[in-house]
Amino acid sequence: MTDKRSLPHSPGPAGGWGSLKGIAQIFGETWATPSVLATLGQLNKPKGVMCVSCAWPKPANYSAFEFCENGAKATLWEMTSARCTPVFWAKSGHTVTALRDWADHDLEMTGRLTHPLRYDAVSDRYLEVTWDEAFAGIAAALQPLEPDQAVFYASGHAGLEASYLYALLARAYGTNNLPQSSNMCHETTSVGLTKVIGSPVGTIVWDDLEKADAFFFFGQNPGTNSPRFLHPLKDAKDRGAKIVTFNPIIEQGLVSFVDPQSPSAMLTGKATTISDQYHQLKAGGDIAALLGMCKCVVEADDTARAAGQPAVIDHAFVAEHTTGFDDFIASCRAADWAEIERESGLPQAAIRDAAGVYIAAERVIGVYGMGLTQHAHGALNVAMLVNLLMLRGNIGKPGAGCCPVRGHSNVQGQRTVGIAEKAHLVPLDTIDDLFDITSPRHDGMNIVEAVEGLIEGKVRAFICLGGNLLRAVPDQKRMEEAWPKQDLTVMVSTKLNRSHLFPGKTAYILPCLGRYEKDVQASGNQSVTSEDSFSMINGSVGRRAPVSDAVKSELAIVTGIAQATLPQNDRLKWREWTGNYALVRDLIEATYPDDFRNYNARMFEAGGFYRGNGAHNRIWKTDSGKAVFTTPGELNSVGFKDAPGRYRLMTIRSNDQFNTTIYGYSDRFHGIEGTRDVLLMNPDDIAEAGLRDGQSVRMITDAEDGIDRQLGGLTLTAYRLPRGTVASYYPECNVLVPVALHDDLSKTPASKSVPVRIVADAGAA
Ligand SMILES: Nc1nc2c(c(=O)[nH]1)N[C@H]1C(S)=C(S)[C@@H](COP(=O)(O)OP(=O)(O)OC[C@H]3O[C@@H](n4cnc5c(=O)[nH]c(N)nc54)[C@H](O)[C@@H]3O)O[C@H]1N2
Ligand SMILES: Nc1nc2c(c(=O)[nH]1)N[C@H]1C(S)=C(S)[C@@H](COP(=O)(O)OP(=O)(O)OC[C@H]3O[C@@H](n4cnc5c(=O)[nH]c(N)nc54)[C@H](O)[C@@H]3O)O[C@H]1N2
Ligand SMILES: [Mo]
Repeated sequence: MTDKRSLPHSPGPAGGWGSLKGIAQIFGETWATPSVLATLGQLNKPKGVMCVSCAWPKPANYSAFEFCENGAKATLWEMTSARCTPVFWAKSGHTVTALRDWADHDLEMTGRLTHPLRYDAVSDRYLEVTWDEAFAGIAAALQPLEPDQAVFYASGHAGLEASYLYALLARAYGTNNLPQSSNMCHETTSVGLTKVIGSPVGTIVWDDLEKADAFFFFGQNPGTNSPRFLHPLKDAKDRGAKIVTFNPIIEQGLVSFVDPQSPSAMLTGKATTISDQYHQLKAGGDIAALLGMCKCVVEADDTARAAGQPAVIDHAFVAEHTTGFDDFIASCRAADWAEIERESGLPQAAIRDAAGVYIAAERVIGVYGMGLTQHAHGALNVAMLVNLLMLRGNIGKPGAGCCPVRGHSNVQGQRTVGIAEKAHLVPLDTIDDLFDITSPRHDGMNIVEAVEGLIEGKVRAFICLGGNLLRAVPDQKRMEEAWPKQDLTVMVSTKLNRSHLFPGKTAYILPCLGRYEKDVQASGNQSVTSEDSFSMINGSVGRRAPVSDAVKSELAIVTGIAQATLPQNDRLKWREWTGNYALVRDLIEATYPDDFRNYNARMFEAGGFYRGNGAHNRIWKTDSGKAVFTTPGELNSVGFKDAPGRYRLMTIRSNDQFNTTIYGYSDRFHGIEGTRDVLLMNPDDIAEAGLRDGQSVRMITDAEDGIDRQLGGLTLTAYRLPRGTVASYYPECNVLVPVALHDDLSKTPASKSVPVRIVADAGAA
C-alpha cells in the first residue's frame, strides 16, 4: 500500500498548466507561433500528421487539439529553427572526439541535420558528401562482406512503407539481421504474449476503454510516456470505473490529472483522482503480487460455489479456451502468503484489496509497460498478468483484455511489415515469389546477439534506420569500444546524437525528413502510414517545408542504398517505388493480404483501420490452439539472488526526455529539477548503508562476470521507494546494465532490475 510518510518530492497533478509551462520552459515563450500551432493542430487527425512521439492510438472522435505535452515537445524539438550544417564541423573544437564530452541534450540542441556526411579520420570530423557518393561508399563497404556480418537496425520511427523496403533490402542483400528497438522494449510481449495467447500485440481496441469496469496498471506510466491515455482514463473514472496501480514509484499521472483540453478543469484546477489503489511493490515483485491476487480469486470461487452462489472464475471460458488450468490453480492454492509478501513487498491485505476490485469488475483491462517487460523473467510477468485476466474470461470480450502500451510511434508496425530477425515471423515464400529473390531461412540477430557479435568482432557493419543505439543498449562502455572497429556504420537520423561519435572505419550520417515535412516525389507529395498500440493503421501527410533541400525521405534513403548495393533485378523497382509510395502499400497488401485489405483506400479512415487480432476474437494462434495458463517457476522476475548491500536498480524515464533525447532537466512529475545525475533511494536504506541524503555516490554493478561497470557522480536522493529498490535515469545508467542480463525467453535486457552496490563517491565520476 502507499507509504503514508511525507513525500520528499510532491509534484502537482499531471496535465494542467504544468504541461503548458513544461513546453514553454524548453522552447521559450515564443514557441506558439501560428505555423507551429497549425502543425500541432494537425496531429493525430485524419489526413493530418501522426504524432512522432509514442504509439498511443488516435480516437476516431478526436478533439480540437489531439496531442499531449510530450507529443508537442517531440514535434517542436524536430521543428527547431536550429540547423547542424556542415559548417558546424568546421568550427574549432568540434572534432568527433571532443564532442564525446558533450551532454546528449547539447548534441541534439545543435539542430536538425541538413546534409549527408562522411567521417574523415584525418581531421576527426564529419565532412559533407553527395548522396551518390554516400550510396556508392556504403555499397562498396557492404558488397565484400558475408551478408550476416551486417546488421540492419530500426528504431520504430520510420513509416510502414520505408520499413517494408528496408526489410526487403536486408533480405535481398542476404540477411535476416533485422533487430529493432523493441528488442530492448516490448520483445517480451512479442514472444511472451504469443506463447500464451498466440498474439504478439495487445488485444483491446478503443471501444474497450469505454466499456471497462476496472484497469490494472503494472509498470506503465501514462502521465509521462503516453499522456493521451489520461483522457480515456479520466472518462472511465467519471463513469465509475476503478483503477489499481502496481508500481515501485509513485507516478504522478497515475495519481491525479487535470485535463488541459477542458477549460473548466484548467480554470478551477480540478484534478481527477486516477488510481483508487496504489501499491508500491518491489521492483521485480509482480509475479508474487499477481499470484497472490490469483490465489484470492481461487479462494473466492471456492467459497462462492460452496455457498451455492455463482462462480467467481469463468469456468466456461476456462474449459473451452484454455490449457494448464489445473496445474496453475494447484500452484495458487499451494502459494504461501509469507513468501508472497516477502517477494512482492506488499502486505496480504493490500493484495486482497486489489483482488477485491478485480473480482467485483465484470470487464477488466490489464495495462503494462517496461515495468513488466524489462526483467530477467519478464515473459513470466506477462504470462502472470494473462493468468489473472483469464481466470475471469477477461480476454476477447468487450471492455476487457491485455494492453501492452508500445513505445515509438511505429514500433509495432515495423514488425508487422517484416522488420524481424526471426525468419518464421515473415512470409518469406511470398516475398521471394514477389521479388525473385532468395531470402535466408535462418534467424538473424536480435539486439543482445548483435551486441555480443560486435564485442566478439563478428559484426562488421551496422545500418541504423533511426535511433541512438549506442546510447540505448546495455553494456554501453563495451559497445563504445567495439562499435568503431566495424568496417561500416551508417546512421539515418534527424539530429546529432552520441551514436554518431563512434564512427566505423567508413561512416556516414544520412539526414532524413521528419514526418510533418513535405515529401515530394515523382507523383507528388507522399503520405506514409504507421500502426499504433491497438493495431490501427493511420495515414499521415506532411505539410511543412523540408528542413533543407539536401535531406531525403527515409524511404528514398533505403532505396538509394538498395540501388547502389544490390545486383540488377527487374522486380526490384526501387526507383518507381520511390516515386509513388502507394505502390509500396500495394506490395505490403500483396505480402500481408489479411492485414492490409484495401490498404490505399482505407488509410485515412478516422481513428485508422483495424489490422485485426486473433486473440481479440478468442482465436488462439498458439501451439495447442488454446490460451495457456502458466504455472510460475519463480516468485520474482529478477535474475539474481538478494544479498546484503545489493540493490535492485530500475532505470527510469524523466518527464523531460524521449528515450535518449533529453529535452531538459525538469522532471516535475518526480520532483527532480536541474539535474539527471541522481540516485533515488529509500531513506531507511540510506541510513542502513551509512550514507546520507545529498551525498555524491557511485553505483557498481554487482554481477560476477569479472567486468567492471561503474557510474559515479550521482546525488543520493531520499525518495519514497520500497526498501531494496533504487532508481536512476536511463540512458545514463546503461553503462551498468550487463548485456547477458535479459529476459530468458525474449532476450529483452533486464533494465528494470540491475543488481548494484552503492558506495560514497571518492572522486570524480
Ligand atoms: N515522454 C516520453 N514518452 C515516451 C518515452 C520516453 O522516453 N519519454 N519512451 C517511449 C518508449 S520507446 C516506450 S517503450 C514507452 C515506455 O513507457 P513505460 O512502459 O511507461 O516505461 P518506463 O517509464 O521505463 O517504465 C514504466 C514504469 O515501470 C515502473 N517499474 C519499474 N520496475 C517495475 C517493476 O518491477 N514492477 C512494476 N509493476 N513496475 C515497475 C517504473 O516505475 C515506471 O513507472 O514510452 C514511450 N513514450
Ligand atoms: N537502461 C535502459 N535502457 C533502455 C530502456 C530503458 O528503459 N532502460 N528503454 C529501451 C527502449 S524501450 C527503447 S525503445 C530503446 C530506444 O532506443 P532508440 O530507438 O535507438 O533510441 P531513441 O532515443 O528513440 O533515438 C533517438 C534518435 O532517433 C533519431 N530520430 C528521431 N526521429 C527520427 C525520425 O523520424 N527518423 C529517423 N531516421 N531518425 C529519427 C534522432 O537522431 C534521435 O537522436 O532504448 C532502450 N534502452
Ligand atoms: Mo521502447
